[in-house]
Amino acid sequence: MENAINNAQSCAPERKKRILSCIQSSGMPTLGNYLGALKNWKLLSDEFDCAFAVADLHAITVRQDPQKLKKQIMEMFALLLAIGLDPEESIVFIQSHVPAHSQLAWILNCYTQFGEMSRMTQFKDKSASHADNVNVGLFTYPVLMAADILLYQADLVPVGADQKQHLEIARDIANRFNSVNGKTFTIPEPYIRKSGARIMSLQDPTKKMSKSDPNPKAFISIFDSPETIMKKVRSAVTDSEGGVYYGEGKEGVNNLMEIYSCCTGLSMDQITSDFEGKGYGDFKKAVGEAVAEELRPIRERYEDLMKNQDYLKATAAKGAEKASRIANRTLDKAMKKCGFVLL
Ligand code: ATP
Ligand code: LTN
Repeated sequence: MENAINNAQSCAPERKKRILSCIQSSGMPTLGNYLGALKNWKLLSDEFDCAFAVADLHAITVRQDPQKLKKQIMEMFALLLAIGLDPEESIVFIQSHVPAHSQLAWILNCYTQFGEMSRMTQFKDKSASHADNVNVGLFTYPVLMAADILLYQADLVPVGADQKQHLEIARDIANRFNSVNGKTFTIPEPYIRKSGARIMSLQDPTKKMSKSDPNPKAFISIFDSPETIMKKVRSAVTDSEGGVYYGEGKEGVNNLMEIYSCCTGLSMDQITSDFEGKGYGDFKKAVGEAVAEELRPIRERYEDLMKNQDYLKATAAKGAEKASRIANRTLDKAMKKCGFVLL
């Protein structure tokens, strides 16, 4: 009998690692969001057991216009499908459709220290830039993010470098809960890709490219037309030295090389040798064309999907159902460990 079990175990396929990530539904994503996060999601979805969500609950930590928010949530959901995520293969859903996220977040709030939240750099930055509305949701934002991750027992969490601190807190919270109550949550690892991890502003390459930048020339939106993309790349800040190579003091060129490399798959050395003896004009033209070509199929699929709102809603409902099955199982386990009475 024991042998049979051992055999069955050794023949059982190894469980695929589980990945979870979310993107906020605030504003149109940039080329930075795409190359730093979304493009990677598509690649990961071919290899891992994945769940991806639109983090709409996180979006209201800063004041939102309800009509605009509603539109942006569906736009972001459509975008997740447009980048090629397959809702049959992966779980693609909207965070607020799965109440377990808010429920677990409350429990985890009680396993999080005030001091550790106060140290979060995103809280410090956002409370400075939204000084008129420093709400408690903004403060406990990382706890909701921890709930997102821990509910799915995620092994790996692909995030941009700016989210690493939040992921560390999610690990700390999980470890604390597990040590008090016994093993309940998988401890997640960050999954930060080297290339494309940080795309910088086209106007100030020492700052990250951000969709909330007041200067639209600083970022490329995923839905910019090829003409707009060419124009924005043409006006990107470089330097007066003229050579296409990666180096110190060449942040503008480094950033364009990074973008070009992400879109074409060429290495930095290959790019340098391809553009040897050529000026920034030629290089920028090539970068603009590569970006426009990279984004074209996504824009086309997105436009088709947005014409079919019924399909989007039905797909979101199926995603929420699949997500809830996993999330509720973890929530029940955590509640039981805390001593709540489950019916
Ligand atoms: P904002 O800049 O408006 O505060 P954001 O552009 O950072 O927001 P998020 O929704 O917070 O958008 O980020 C979504 C994902 O995209 C995250 O994983 C984040 O790390 C990644 N990301 C955001 N900006 C960049 C960038 N410039 N380069 C690479 N990745 C990025
Ligand atoms: N805070 C993240 C978005 C986010 C997230 C998550 C990322 C919300 N929940 C869970 C990974 C896992 C951001 O601003 N990029």
